[in-house]
This record gives sequence, C-alpha cells and structure tokens, in this order.
Amino acid sequence: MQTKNAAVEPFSLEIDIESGILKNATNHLVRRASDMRGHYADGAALERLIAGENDPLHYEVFEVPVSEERGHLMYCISKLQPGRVGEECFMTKGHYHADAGTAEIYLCLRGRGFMAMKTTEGAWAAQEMSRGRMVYVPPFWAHRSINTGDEPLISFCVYPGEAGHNYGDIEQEGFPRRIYLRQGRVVIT
Ligand code: PAN
Ligand code: ZN
Repeated sequence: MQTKNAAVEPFSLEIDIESGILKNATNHLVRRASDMRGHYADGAALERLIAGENDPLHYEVFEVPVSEERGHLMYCISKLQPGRVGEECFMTKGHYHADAGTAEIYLCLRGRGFMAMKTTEGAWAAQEMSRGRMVYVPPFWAHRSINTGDEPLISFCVYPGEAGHNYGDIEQEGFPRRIYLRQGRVVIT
C-alpha cells in the first residue's frame, strides 16, 4: 500500500476571481483560434476569425502543478474567452482523462456557459455553468466547456493527480451536439 506521496509542503495560493488569474502560476497554457482547427462546424468562419482578428486568444489554463500521482489533486483555473465562430460559441477542445476512470469538479467563478459531456457509448449531457455553480464530471465522461455569454467563462477545476489528458479519442469521435447563439438565444442542436 502506498502511504506516502511525493513530498509537498502545505501551501496556499491566491486566485483573482474577477480576472481568472491564479497568482504565481508556473504553467500557463494558451490556446488561440488557430489551435482550434477541426473543432468547429464552420471551418471557413474560423479561418476568417484567425485572419481578420490576428489569431485571437481562445482560452488559457493557469496551473501550479503538484505531482501527477494518485493521492494528489491537480487543480487549475480555466479561462475561456467569449466569442463565436459563425454562430457557434467559443469552446475548449475537450478531452477524456488518460486514466479514463477519474472524475473532475468545475466550480464556475464567472461567466455563463455549459459543460458538454459525452461517453464512448454515446451518452451526452450538458450542465449549465454560471458563477457559484459546480459541475461534476463523472469518471469516463469527456468534457468541454462552452462560453455562451459576453464575458470570460472562468472555472476552478480539480481532478485526481493521476488523471492525465487524452485529446485524441474525442478529436476522432467529436461531440454529438453543438451550442450556438442565434439572435441572442442559446440553441443546442
Ligand atoms: C481543464 C481543461 C481546461 C482546458 O483543466 O484542461 O479547461 O480545456 P482542454 O483541456 O479541453 O483544452 C480540465 O478538464 N482538466 O482536466
Ligand atoms: Zn479534465
């Protein structure tokens, strides 16, 4: 039985909830529109966005990583910009966890949107995200966040240290439904 994890002293951190910044983050992942090719229904609209707006920022992840092993909890701030590709709302790539049987909690700190989730068996679900709302992503569910609002969608995410990320499988499968903003109304098709 494992009784000791990699030595980490107790620590605390500050999160700027309004700006969605994890202070003193040592990992800062940036995804721009050009990183999202293949993810939106209207690829031409994405190319127009990349060319016309100088490849705008799409989303960021701020982390102060701990050891990626069982027993620890990974956590981060996810900050997804508002915007549309055609009428489709900006979203993250989405992934299964590499250790697929690991769950995740998203606590939404700011903004509005949805967490879209699916299983390899084809089940699909969407849960609303808004300030103070928590979404539970069960084991074996791929997940992606989608910003339907007009300000950044900011969440604090927590998941098991050993979870890892698997982007390939969901990229192949795709999510079965998409979320659009049409005449100011959210449309899920
Ligand atoms: C989140 C996501 C973050 C970015 O921290 O990694 O929102 O989304 P993608 O990873 O889909 O690009 C998480 O779910 N971690 O497990
Ligand atoms: Zn995840």
